[in-house]
Amino acid sequence: MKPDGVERGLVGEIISRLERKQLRIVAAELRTIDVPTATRHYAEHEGKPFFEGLVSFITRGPAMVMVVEGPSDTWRVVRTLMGTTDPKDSPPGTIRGDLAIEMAQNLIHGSDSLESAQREIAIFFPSLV
Ligand code: 3AN
Repeated sequence: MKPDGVERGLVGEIISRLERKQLRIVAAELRTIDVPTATRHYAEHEGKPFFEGLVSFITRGPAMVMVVEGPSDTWRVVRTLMGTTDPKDSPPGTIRGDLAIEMAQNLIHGSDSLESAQREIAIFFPSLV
């Protein structure tokens, strides 16, 4: 959950949506992400026009960093709950569709493949790997 979600007091709301779907939290920490970690995490976007804004946004205050577990394809389940990157296109019923309006403040990040999940868990919770 990105800093905008924490600032807006939506931690409970968003965790509740994940739990209602029957996903299980296996690690969670309220943590201010530092710039080197954010740069590593968003390496695929380095050089894009929005990269600097993205890094300063994600590091501006505490994020709720979490690993969730489900029976299978959990990254896909979470992506479906999240909705699309641009909240304007995200359907009602999704986290971004219901609760966000701006692309640059879209509340939540979710790994987009099994490989991304493995890479990102290693960045944020190395002791779990
Ligand atoms: P998602 O978070 O849906 O996986 P990504 O990985 O393509 O989307 O982008 C990472 C983050 O970068 C997004 N959550 C969004 O905050 C930001 N972002 C992506 N594309 C743009 C863009 N064209 N303009 C501004 N911010 C963007």
